[in-house]
Amino acid sequence: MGKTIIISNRLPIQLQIHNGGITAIPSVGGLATGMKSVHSGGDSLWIGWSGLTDEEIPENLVGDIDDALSKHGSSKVNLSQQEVDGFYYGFSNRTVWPLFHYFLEYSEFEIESWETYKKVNQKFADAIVAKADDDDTIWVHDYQLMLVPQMVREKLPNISIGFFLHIPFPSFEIFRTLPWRKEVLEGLLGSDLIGFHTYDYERHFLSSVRRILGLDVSFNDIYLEDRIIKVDSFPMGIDYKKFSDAALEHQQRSKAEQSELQQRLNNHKESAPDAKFILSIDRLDYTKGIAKRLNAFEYFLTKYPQYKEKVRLIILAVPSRSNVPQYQLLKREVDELVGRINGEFSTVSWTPIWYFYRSMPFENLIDLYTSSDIAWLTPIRDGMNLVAKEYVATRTDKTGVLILSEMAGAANEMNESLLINPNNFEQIADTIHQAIQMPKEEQQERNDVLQKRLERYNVERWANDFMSSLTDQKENSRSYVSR
Ligand code: GDG
Repeated sequence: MGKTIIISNRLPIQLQIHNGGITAIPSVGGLATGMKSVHSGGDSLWIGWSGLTDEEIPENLVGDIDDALSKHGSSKVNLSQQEVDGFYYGFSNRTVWPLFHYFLEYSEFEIESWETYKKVNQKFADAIVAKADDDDTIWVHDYQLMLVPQMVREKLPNISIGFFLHIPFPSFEIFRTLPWRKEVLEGLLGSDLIGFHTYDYERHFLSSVRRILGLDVSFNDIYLEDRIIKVDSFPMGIDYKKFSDAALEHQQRSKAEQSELQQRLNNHKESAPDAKFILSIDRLDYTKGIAKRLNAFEYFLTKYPQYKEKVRLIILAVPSRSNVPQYQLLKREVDELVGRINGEFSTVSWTPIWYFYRSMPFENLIDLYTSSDIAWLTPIRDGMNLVAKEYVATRTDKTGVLILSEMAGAANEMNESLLINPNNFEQIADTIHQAIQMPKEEQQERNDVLQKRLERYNVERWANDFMSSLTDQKENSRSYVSR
């Protein structure tokens, strides 16, 4: 059994240059946590971009950076600013991201950024080939690296390769509009196992393989020359214990130990005990439906005026890809909507929306989750949506209502939440009303089922299921060849 090589666009490490030295801080994001059981020191390696372009790395620190990364079992792929622009901000985020989320009108089909995408994918593949042996297992992550599996397969035909897509895979009618649809599918088919969050994405992918490449597909196996490629769904979970423990610890804090945000939230609750907090947390991304949510909130206040001065919407919008024009436009739209709605409805003692445009420390995230009576997460399209799962995990007394979009992958596993269509304002307004009125016992019954499921299918289980399925698949494929 060889080593495991994980590969993603960004390494799970933050590099910081200061005082002429370098520090490498491991990130604590969901993917990094989930991979802990797979990426366990000596027998594994994580390859990715460090987040610093070639131009940003001082020459005298190159060796130090490599040493710092290797202490964390990581190795970097070097990218110039021009490569990051074409590959990441270009093809990944102006072509694939909008297209795969059904924002066809936002997708740009530019040959230059496609060329850079290919070139950078080749760099990642070369970095793997330089470190890999035939008996290693490679796990490639996400839409920035869809050509890597085939590029590695060309050099190492017998190696075991898995690919997981963190965003939706669109229907054939959408996917077929991509000028490089064939190349992207062929790139992915270098894998032995291709994983998606949901059965629907899996089905869409298989239909594109059948119709664009005309390959033989039987159930969820694709037959390609002398290989069988398996396609399956692996809904990603969260680090359940981390969130539930943080919430428990949070409850036990004395007033003096609480954050300023928590104290403010508590003061508001004390001064208006029947007031409700509704929470909305997302990256500021057009797929997350933040502008639509604000319009729906305005509609709700108009339809149910009895909740004026009683309900407060807390929006945390985390800055993201702010040099892509659509994201700049969206920022302006959200700023204006918040201003307009607050201007229209505020009273001397009440502001309907609290709006934070920033990333908050983990501790404040827990403050928000645990203080909110309702989480309102209504993306227009979302691969999974981990925030929905994290909110439920922090509800230690099992109260709290989750209102979730049907268009989020998470909706498949969270039937006990209140599922809505993000375009149906009438339904949304009625559902917020229902959530506010929901008896405590009903909230607890729903959350009890959800929590048990989330605890069982946590992120570690997700990573282990994927890896063992990849091992099995490689065995099946080998016995198919030797038949
Ligand atoms: C992609 C897919 C899929 C958010 N704000 C803060 C903060 N967060 C953390 C949350 C959560 C994560 O960021 C966001 O995860 P999501 O799943 O909601 O969304 P994407 O970033 O779009 O992720 C998505 C995911 O990949 C996994 O496959 O679910 O569909 O789009 O973990 O907690 N964390 C901190 N401060 C914040 O202000 N510390």
